[in-house]
Amino acid sequence: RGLENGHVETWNSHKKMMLEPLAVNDAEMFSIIKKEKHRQMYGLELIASENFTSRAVLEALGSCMNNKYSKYPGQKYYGVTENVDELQKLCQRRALEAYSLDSDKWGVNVQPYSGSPANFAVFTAIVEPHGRIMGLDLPDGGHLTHGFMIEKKKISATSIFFESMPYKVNPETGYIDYDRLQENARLFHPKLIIAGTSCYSRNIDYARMRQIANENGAYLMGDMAHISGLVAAGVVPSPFDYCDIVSTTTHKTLRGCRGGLIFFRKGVRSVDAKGKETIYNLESLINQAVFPGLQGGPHNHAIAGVAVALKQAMTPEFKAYQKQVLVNCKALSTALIEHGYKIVTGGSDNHLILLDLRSKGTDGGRAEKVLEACAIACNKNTCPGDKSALRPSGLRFGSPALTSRGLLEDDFRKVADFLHRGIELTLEVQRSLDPKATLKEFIQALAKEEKFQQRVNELRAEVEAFAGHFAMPGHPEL
Ligand code: DSN
Repeated sequence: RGLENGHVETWNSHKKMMLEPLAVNDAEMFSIIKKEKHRQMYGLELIASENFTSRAVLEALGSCMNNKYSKYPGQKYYGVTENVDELQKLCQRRALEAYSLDSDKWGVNVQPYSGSPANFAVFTAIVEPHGRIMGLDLPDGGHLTHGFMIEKKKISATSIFFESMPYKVNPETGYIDYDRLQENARLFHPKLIIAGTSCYSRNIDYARMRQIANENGAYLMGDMAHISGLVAAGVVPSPFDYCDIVSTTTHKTLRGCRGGLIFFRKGVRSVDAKGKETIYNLESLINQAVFPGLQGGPHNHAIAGVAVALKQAMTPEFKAYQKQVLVNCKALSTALIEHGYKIVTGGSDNHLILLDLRSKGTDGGRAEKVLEACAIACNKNTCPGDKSALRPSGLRFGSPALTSRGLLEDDFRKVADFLHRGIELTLEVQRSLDPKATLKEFIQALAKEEKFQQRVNELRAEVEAFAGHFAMPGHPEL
């Protein structure tokens, strides 16, 4: 049967619609994307968890792999999965190779939609409901999914469905307090300890955490989301040397598209005094937890993008990039210290620093707003010892994104000058207000007072001119 009279025209225009480029098909969306492209191009991106992925990754992400459902390779519920199966297996192989893992000892699930689902899948796989988990507290630099809760409320699903007890950093030094973690673990007997951070500028002592996990018969999971690119390049210590499980996102320092990976050990877990071996059963538990436990069909287009990023992560160019990420972060940190700022822990071993604004008499929220107005993106963050998470004292800065654009040490020193000017302006706005003025009143003063707007406009123009010089990875238009 053909089309009914009158529908032919609609049908033809439907065919046309399906082939139109975005700019023609959805001008409204195209214009939002163009605005964001412009913001990324002419701004300074210092959010430590962000990066600019490559054109090849974006092409794989925007490919026909978006259209295909599948399960795990070899599971033939949906027909004709040979290409997506090949894609998933390639991604798995590359993930193991990128971290130099022996496939007899490690496996990997490449299907998690991102880091949070990856972590939750691990918890549901190996910890029973209300089982015990210890992770670094969010205000101390941990991640939400590591069990965050506050006095009156369980915030993260991890703290709702499991019992979570945080460990902390030493408020004086900013370093993880391993002694206290050990003491508390002896009382709490966790089933799982998480070695991972969202805002911590120092290397983790995985050996110490392994020892604490062993004392309690606990699994040790490394959440290397922030540092997975640095680990792949071998420029920071690897969680794989000590952990049973390692989870990660794929879009931070690893510089792929958004996605998640879970690596798990295979083979012998332990041998008792009588020589009896215990074998890991993580593979089936974790695979089952990801699908069908928590997710439906994998995002095969994202897995394709991740596979491309993993290939790039094995190149000498990627290693050079990650070395530069570290050098640039140190240059930024040193320049800010020279400007009179305090950096939590006094510096950084990795891609990020946490600026403590308490000695300057301001806080992260106010400074973040001024910097944002000046085209500098970063985020407010609690500092160790902060009394309230509602008024975080710090700013977190990361070097990965701007290093992807080709900035070197001198450029990061210039970035430090811009930051300093933005923070000086923050202090001036604050001085013009009652000391008890709220953040809302601060933002209003910044926007209303002509003298402040003029300073914002000047700084913004300089920042945009500076940022516009650097190349932008990715698709030339989108
Ligand atoms: N980990 C968060 C961040 O560091 O921004 C994202 O989940």
